[in-house]
Amino acid sequence: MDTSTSAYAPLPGEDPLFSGHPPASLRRSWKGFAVIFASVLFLLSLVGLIIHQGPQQPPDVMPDKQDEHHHPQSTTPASETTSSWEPRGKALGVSAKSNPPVSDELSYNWTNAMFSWQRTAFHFQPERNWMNDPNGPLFYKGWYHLFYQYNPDSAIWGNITWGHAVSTDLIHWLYLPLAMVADQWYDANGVWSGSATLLPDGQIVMLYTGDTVDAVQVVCLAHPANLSDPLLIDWVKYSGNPVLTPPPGILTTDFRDPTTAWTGPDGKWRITIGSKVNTTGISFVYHTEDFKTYNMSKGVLHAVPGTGMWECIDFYPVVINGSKGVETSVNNPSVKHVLKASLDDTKVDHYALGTYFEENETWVPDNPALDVGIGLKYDYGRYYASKTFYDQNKERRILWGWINETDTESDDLAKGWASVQTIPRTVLFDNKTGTNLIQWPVEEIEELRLNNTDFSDVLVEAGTVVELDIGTATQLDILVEFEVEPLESSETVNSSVGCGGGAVDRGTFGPFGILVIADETLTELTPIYFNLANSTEGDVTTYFCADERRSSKAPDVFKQVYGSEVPVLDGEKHFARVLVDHSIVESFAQGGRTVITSRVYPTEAIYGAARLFLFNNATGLNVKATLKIWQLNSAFIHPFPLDQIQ
Ligand code: DQQ
Repeated sequence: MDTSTSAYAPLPGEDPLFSGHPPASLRRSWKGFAVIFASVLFLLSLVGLIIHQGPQQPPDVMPDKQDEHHHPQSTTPASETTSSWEPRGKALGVSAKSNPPVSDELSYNWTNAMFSWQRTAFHFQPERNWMNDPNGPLFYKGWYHLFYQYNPDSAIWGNITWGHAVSTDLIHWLYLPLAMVADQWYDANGVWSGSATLLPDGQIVMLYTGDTVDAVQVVCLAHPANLSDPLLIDWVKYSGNPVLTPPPGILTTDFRDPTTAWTGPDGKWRITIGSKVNTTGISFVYHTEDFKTYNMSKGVLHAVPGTGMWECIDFYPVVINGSKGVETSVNNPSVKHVLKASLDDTKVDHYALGTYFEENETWVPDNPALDVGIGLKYDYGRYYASKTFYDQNKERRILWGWINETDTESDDLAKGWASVQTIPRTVLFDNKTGTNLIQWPVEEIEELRLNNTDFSDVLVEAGTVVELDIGTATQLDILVEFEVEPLESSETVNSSVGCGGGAVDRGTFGPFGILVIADETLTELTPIYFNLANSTEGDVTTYFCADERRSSKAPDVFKQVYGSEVPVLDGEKHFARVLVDHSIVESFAQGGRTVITSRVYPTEAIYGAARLFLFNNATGLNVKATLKIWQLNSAFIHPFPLDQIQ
């Protein structure tokens, strides 16, 4: 173990070299109007209800300003909220997919070696081209299936189809042919996001968003052509598609992403779909018996003023006391219900815990101050459009999320691919805090662990950096635990709170943590760290953060400080798990109460030059770190050898 220390060199304010540059910035007549007409009255009352909830706020102050008011610990990247640039795809009602607009120029003097290094080793990503949201995950006849929004022609968003891959362990993947392409009038502009439902009789229902030839968002039905094929290679679209169209009063570009269905006490199926009325995000509920015809519920499942369009809603139960997941239809006093919305305006996945009342088809948050869109986030880093599924194979609920790029589209075109999916995570209710979920990488990732190196009680004195000599530091599974030892100090309150100032802050009680993907001379590094707001006696507020600002010398990639408060209970040390996979770092604090995904593009801290360090930038405490670090093998992710199937 190399315990050589060197002075930690704080950033002298904002170095322009390292600062991220925010980018410069039909409806046609439909059959089935009879059903829609019946909805008009409902919508009028809904609009009335929303107006009654209070005045609409101007879009530029929401929902981030609400974050400040209701959840001040959240660190929202300023550059994401101040951009006036209108991304391609927005006119279609689709969230920004990259930044800035396409140009012929590379943003940096990237080499092929740099681009190659950025590809991940154990995260799922297609062989080439663009990917976004995870769609319709399910387990069937021994295979996990992942579908995903995919452009087979380019590394930027467009021509969206459903890519398809299978795995027996959620880690090693085999690519299959495209499951669905844009070949019908009702999905001519793209086969957009959707969800799978396994029916008790063994059928599989896939509901997805079609963007029609007229750019109207509709719900479509598809099913596997052959249920005896465990690979579910061929899919058939229902001849009566679309099965749902935007109700009156809803913009035709604001109706998308049907959820997995669940059953109510009457045995009928329900789904929810995201939308908005003015700037109020809402979730419609529909009832169906056959997935072909639907009735809209009288009220919405939930609505939150000021949160904008809700994309990719997810709605599922979590057991209050237990370590297993439950099937989506379970509703009894032993569960709470999670409602998640992906906020189109901010590109953030927000969730809240609450109670689902079947009798009137509504969901009520446990804590209105932490309602959907103004409270908790699944992930405080680069993460969006997530979706869970119940894995009946291992009785667990698994969460997938899309890690978007933060470089430029021209860079993505040059490297030939864009986006990665997170490591699938199990999701449980945190019955210790009672206020949040916990997310944890699926246990199968541990199959990739190779040799490990352990360090015990490594002293990291205030203001120092300690190198951890582990060899190559690009594919790692790190468990780290910190014991804090306050120095003799008159101060009991940290002058530096939260994450906003980044790892260069010199507060009394932090920041301290690890530096991943760092080069020897610390010119490129990504700190993952804790910061304590006040003394270690009495109530301690702890923040868990990731600072990307020195992660790359390339100027035109977003480099944010991300993070949030993390509950640390009596008797707990500060501990984290960090998965490093080349250009992706997924960090889980306190067993997964707060999670941050970082997307980084180093230019020098790559290949054998990538190192791992401990750091302590506090002035008022030393820390002792105990670590277990595994090198991780690469996953096997290749095309399925279909020619070898008889
Ligand atoms: N992506 C899909 C939409 C969804 C959005 C289109 C979220 O269905 O709302 O690619 O990223």
